Amino acid sequence: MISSEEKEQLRSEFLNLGFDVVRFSDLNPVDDDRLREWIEAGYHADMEWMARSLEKRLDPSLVLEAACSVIMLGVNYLPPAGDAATTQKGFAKYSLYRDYHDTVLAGLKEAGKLLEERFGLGPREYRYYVDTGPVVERGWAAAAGLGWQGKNGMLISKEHGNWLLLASIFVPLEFENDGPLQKGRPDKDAEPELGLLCGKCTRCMDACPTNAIIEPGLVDTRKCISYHTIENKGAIPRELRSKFGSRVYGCDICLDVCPWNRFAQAGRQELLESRYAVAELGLLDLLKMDIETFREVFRKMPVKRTKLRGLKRNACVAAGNLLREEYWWPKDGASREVFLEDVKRVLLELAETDEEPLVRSHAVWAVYQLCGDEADALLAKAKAKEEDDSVLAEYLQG
Ligand code: B12
Ligand code: SF4
Ligand code: SF4
Repeated sequence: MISSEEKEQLRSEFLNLGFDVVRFSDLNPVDDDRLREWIEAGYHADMEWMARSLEKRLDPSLVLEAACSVIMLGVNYLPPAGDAATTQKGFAKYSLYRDYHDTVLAGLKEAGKLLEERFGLGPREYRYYVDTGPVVERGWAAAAGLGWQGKNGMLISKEHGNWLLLASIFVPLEFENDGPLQKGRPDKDAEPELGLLCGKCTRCMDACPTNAIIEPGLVDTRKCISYHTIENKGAIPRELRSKFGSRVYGCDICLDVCPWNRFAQAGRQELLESRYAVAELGLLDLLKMDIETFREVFRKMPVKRTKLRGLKRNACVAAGNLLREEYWWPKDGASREVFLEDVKRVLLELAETDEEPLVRSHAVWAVYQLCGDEADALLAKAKAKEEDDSVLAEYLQG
């Protein structure tokens, strides 16, 4: 067993590396049936990698045979008040930073070096991950007492609200458990409890526009805006599109409404890097974006994951929703009429000329939403040129 002095020394050094929370847990699996049931029910949509790595997720010894503890780390990514990132409605907050998989990884590498120096570990004797490995990060974070898993599924911290990114280091070292949270304070002998400090609140479940939180803590990915705007490579299901509002990358709705955020302070951002260009983008910028601009603006950013076609697909959905309550006002302050006319013109261009059927079909959908009875006439030229069946199907449904 590592002495408590050495453990506290390590904790404070990891905090100095830029992590905001550092806690330790042993590796007795808890409540792991829910993950298996989630996969069996198909709630993981087409994220087959989740199913393929299920056994590893359930049993850390398949990841690192000699592992006996996990060090769970949290990075606060709440932007400072007044930051451009706080007014960007289309993009999830985490996506306004340079890809955290890279920047937090830099901190993990430093943490690894410390483990090697301090405990004589070789580089292959421990494993670290930040969303990149077969690890149930929220489960272990709850077991280590970083917070509790809320009804929105998020690991919620009393100090940092919903705004922690999580990372883990599996080590063949025996650290004393910090223990999961209990109502009062951490308790080494307790088990993590879903919704521990949620009480009767159900704000996140009520606020989810697609009713994706099917029971407390459990998200049906097939309905989740975050999944569709980030991971889904195909068409956005038609029945969900009108519920997406102006969200073009990720979704923070069930995080934003959580009352526990009121205690959160902005993060130190030592393991993060803001990119204001994205925070200031407007809907027309996205609809009109060319590949060079996409590469330049989203270089090293999470958003590059969707590729230009995915981002334009999402922007078409947001454009189709402009007439509903949450439309996206043009950033240059043009009148609502002028803005809408500009959007319609760009959508018609996309429907006629974009090289991606995925973009054309979603542009067609958006024109039908915005132009009502006039849509058929406006789209006649684009339709006459169309040869792709998936896009023609969109015209048929109108
Ligand atoms: C797949 C995935 C998604 C999917 C599915 C989301 C979901 N709810 O499962 C999609 C694409 C939709 C998604 C969306 C988002 N994600 Co995501 N995602 C993941 C990923 C890769 C796996 C999550 C998973 O296993 N889900 C399956 C469910 C059943 O498992 P679970 O949520 O962990 O909950 C179960 C277990 O914890 C288990 N359990 C309970 N107690 C214990 C104890 C122990 C010891 C164990 C082992 C298990 C266990 O029971 C729980 C309930 O079933 C993780 C990274 C990782 N490797 O863990 C990031 C992760 C969960 N995502 C993250 C983020 C930030 C998001 C978004 C906010 C992004 C955005 N703004 O759009 C949204 C939030 C949506 C939401 N309400 O959950 C963060 C969450 C940080 C936090 N503080 O909670 C993570 C941890 C990535 C990271 N490293 O920071 N995500
Ligand atoms: S991320 Fe958005 S769509 Fe997904 S569960 Fe939360 S509120 Fe619902
Ligand atoms: S909004 Fe309410 S129910 Fe949902 S996670 Fe936060 S405290 Fe829990």
